[in-house]
Amino acid sequence: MKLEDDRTALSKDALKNSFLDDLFYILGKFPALATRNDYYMALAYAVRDRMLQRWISTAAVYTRSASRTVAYMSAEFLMGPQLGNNLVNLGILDRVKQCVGELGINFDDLLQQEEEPGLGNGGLGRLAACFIDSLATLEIPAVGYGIRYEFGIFHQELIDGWQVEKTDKWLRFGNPWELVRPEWAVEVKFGGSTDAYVDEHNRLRIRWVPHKIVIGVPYDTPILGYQTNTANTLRLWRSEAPESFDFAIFNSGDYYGAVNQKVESENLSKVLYPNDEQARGKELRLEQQYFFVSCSLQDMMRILRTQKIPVEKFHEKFAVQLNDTHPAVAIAELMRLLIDDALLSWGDAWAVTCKTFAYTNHTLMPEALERWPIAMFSRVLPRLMQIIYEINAHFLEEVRIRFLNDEERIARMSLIDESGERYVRMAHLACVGSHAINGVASLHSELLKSDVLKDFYELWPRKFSNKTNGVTPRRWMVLCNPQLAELITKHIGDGWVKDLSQLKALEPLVDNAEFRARWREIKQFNKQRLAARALQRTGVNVDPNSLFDVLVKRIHEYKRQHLKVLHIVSLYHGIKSDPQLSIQPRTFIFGGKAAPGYHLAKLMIKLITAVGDVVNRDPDVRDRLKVVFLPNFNVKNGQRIYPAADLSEQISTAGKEASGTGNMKFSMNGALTIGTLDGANIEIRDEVGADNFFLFGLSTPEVYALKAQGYRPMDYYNGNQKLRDVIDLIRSGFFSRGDPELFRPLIDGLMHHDPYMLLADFQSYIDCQALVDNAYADPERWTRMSILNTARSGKFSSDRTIREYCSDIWHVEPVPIHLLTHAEAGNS
Ligand code: NBG
Repeated sequence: MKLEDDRTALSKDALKNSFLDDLFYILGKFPALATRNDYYMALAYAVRDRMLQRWISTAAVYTRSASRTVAYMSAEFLMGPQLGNNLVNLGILDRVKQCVGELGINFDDLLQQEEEPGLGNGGLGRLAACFIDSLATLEIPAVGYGIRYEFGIFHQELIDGWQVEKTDKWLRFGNPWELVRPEWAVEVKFGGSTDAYVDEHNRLRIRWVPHKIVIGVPYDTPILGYQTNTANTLRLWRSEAPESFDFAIFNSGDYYGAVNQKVESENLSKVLYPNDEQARGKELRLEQQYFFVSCSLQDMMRILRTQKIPVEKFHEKFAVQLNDTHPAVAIAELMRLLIDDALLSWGDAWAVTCKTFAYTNHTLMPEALERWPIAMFSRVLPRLMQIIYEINAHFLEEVRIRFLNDEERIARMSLIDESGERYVRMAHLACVGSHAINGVASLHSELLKSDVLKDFYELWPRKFSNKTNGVTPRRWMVLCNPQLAELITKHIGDGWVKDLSQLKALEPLVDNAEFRARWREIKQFNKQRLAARALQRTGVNVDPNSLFDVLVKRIHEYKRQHLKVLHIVSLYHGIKSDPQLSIQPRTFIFGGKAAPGYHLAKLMIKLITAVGDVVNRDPDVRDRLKVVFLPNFNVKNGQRIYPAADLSEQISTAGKEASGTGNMKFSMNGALTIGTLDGANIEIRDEVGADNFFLFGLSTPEVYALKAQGYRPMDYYNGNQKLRDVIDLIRSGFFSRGDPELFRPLIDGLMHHDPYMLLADFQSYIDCQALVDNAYADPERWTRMSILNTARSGKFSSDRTIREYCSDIWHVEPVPIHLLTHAEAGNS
C-alpha cells in the first residue's frame, strides 16, 4: 500500500500533473481556452487534494480516540485568501510557484485571482482565523463554528473621497476550498409558542411549537496546520428552507407564499452585519446568532452519539469558547437541549453547561455590549427566554445570599436590564454560564475586573484571566514578507515559524552591517511594491524613500484617525509658514472601513481624503508630504501593507482598545510603533523596550482622572497656538472648497465634547512625532530599532496565545496525526 498517489504526492511532477488534470476533469478546460480563474481553480483543487488526505486522517484519528475537542464559536471568521496560506503550511509554496512558472503562468496572478472570504469585520474575526491556524499547527483537535455568509464585509470604494459600499459577492466564481455536507443538516426553530405537557412516563415537559423551521447545512473547510498532518475543520452554516415545511402552503395553492418563505429562510445567512451599527431592532441578527449556535450544538450532540458518549459527558468531549457575546445564547440553547431533549435535571444540565463554556470579552466600549429587547427576544426565541429567566432566578438567588440582599447590586448584575425598556444582557449571560472569562490584553483584562465586569469579578474572582492576543506568523510573516522570512531563516534556521520566541536570536545581528543593509533593502523592496499599488489604486505618486507612516484599521472615533489628520495638518501648516522647515519626507497611508451607518466615521474618511487632495497638490509641500487612502482595507491588502510600513500608528485613547492585533503584525515586520499605553501596545513596548517604541499621550488612570475632574477641550484649544492653527484651518473650509459646514460635526465635536480626548493628547503626539522624524533621519539607528522590534515580537504569535488557552481554560492536549493510506482510511 502506498502512502502517496497522484493526488497526494508533493513532488513537482505530481503537482504539475494534478494541476493539468483538474483543469481538464473538474473545470472542463484545456490550456488554450482556460481563463486565469480556471487556472486558479485548478491549482486550488490540486492543493485541496493534498489536504484531503490529511483531513481524512485527522478525522479518523479524532473519531477513534474520542479526543477532547475545542469548539471555537464565532459569528466571524475573517479568513482571507486560502491558496497561499495552504501552500505555506504544506511546505510547497516555492515548488508550486516553479511548476506554475514552467507552465508559462504567472503565479502571483493566480494568487490575486482568489476572492477573499471576508466573513468578519476586523480584529475579532481575524483573531478567530489566526486561532484556528494555531490550533491546527499545535495539533489540537478543534472545530471552528460560524456562519457561511453569502455576502461578507462590504467592498469599499471611494467616490469623491467618500466611502461607497458595494456588496461582496465572494462566492461568484465558486469556492474550491469548501465541501458541503447535506447529510449533517439540522433543523432550527423560531418563534411560535411553548406549552407544558405530561409525557408517557409522567414527566412534566415543555414543547416548543415553532412558527418556522430553518435548515442549517454545514459547509466544511479544511484548516491545515503548518508542517503537521493535522487538518481541522471550519464548519460554517448556511440557512435553507425545509422542503416539507412548504408542502402545506403549496397544496393550498399559495405558490408564491411558499416561495417567499423559502427566500426568507435563506436570508438568514445572507449577509454579515457590519459592527458599530445600532444593534437594536436588528431581529435578523439575533436570528443569525441563534441559528449558528443551535446548529453547532446539535452538531456536537450528533458527534457524541456517533462516538457513543453520553450527554452527561458533553463537557468532557467539548470545550466551547464564546468569541465575544455573539454566540452567548449557546448557554441557554445547551440547557434547552439537555433538559427538553435529553431529559437531564436542571441541576445536572447547569453543571454540564458551566463546565462547557468559556467567554472571551473583546470590548470596553459600553455601547458595544450586546443587549436584546425582551419583547423581541421572547417573540423570536420563546423557549430560550423562559430558560434565561430561570437561569437568572437561580443566579440572583446566589447573589442575594452572597451579598445579603444588596438590591442595587442585584439590579446591576441581573441578566435582565430593567432600568427602562427591558433587555437581555448577553455579557451577563456569558459570565454566568461560563467557567472562565478572559480579556485579550493585560490592561483590558484588568479593566474588565475593575470596571466593565467588576460585580462579576467580586462574585467569582477565580473565573477571570488574561489571554493576550496574538497573530499567526505563517500568514503575517512567511506568506506576506517572503524575503524577510528567508533572511531570518538564513541566519537562525526555520524553527522560528513554529516557535516565534526564537526570533530573539536575531538580536546580535543588529551589529552586523551587512545584515542591516539587507534588512533595509527588503523594507525598501516592500515599500516600492506598495508604492506601485498606491499609484495604481489612487493615482497618487508616492516616494518609496519617504517614511511610510501607516494607520490601517476600522474607522472609529476611539481609534482617533482624526488625531493623525491633526498631525498632518500641523505639518502642512508648519511648512506653509516656514518653507525651509526641515523634516523627513513622509507618506501618510490610511486604510479602513467605516460602518455604513456610522456617519462621523464616514466623515473622518472624507476629512482624510480632503486633506490629501490639498496636500498632494500643493507644490510647496509636494515632495515632503503625501497622503493616500488605500480603499478596501482587507486581509489581502493588509498582506501588502504591513511589510511595507516604517511607522505603525496605534493611537487610540488609553483604556479604549481592548488589544489591537494590527499593532503586532507591524512590529513583527519591523515597523516601529508610535502609540499610547493602550491594549497590547503596552505589552509590545515591554517586549521591544522603551527605547524602540514611541510613546505618547495620557495613560488610562490619567484619562479617568481628567474625565472625573471635568474635561474641557476648549482649554487646550485656547492654550495652544499650534492646535488653534490646525483646528481653525480645517474649520475655515480650507480643505472643503471653502465650505465651513462640511467638517463641522467633527470639529465642533472635538472643541465642545471630545469624548476621546484628542485635544488633550495633541501636543504630546506632535512632540513624539518630532522624535520619530529625528530617528528616521539616521537610517542605521532606525534599522537597529526595526530589527529589535522583529527580534522581540515572539510573544505575539497566536501559538503562544493558544497554548495559554489550552492549558488554563480548555485543558486539551495535542493529538498527533499519522497519515493514512486510502485503504487504511477505508478500514477505520
Ligand atoms: C476587537 C477589539 C480589538 C481586539 C479584537 C480582537 C471587537 C468587538 N473587538 O482591540 O476592538 O484586538 O477585538 O480581540 O471587534
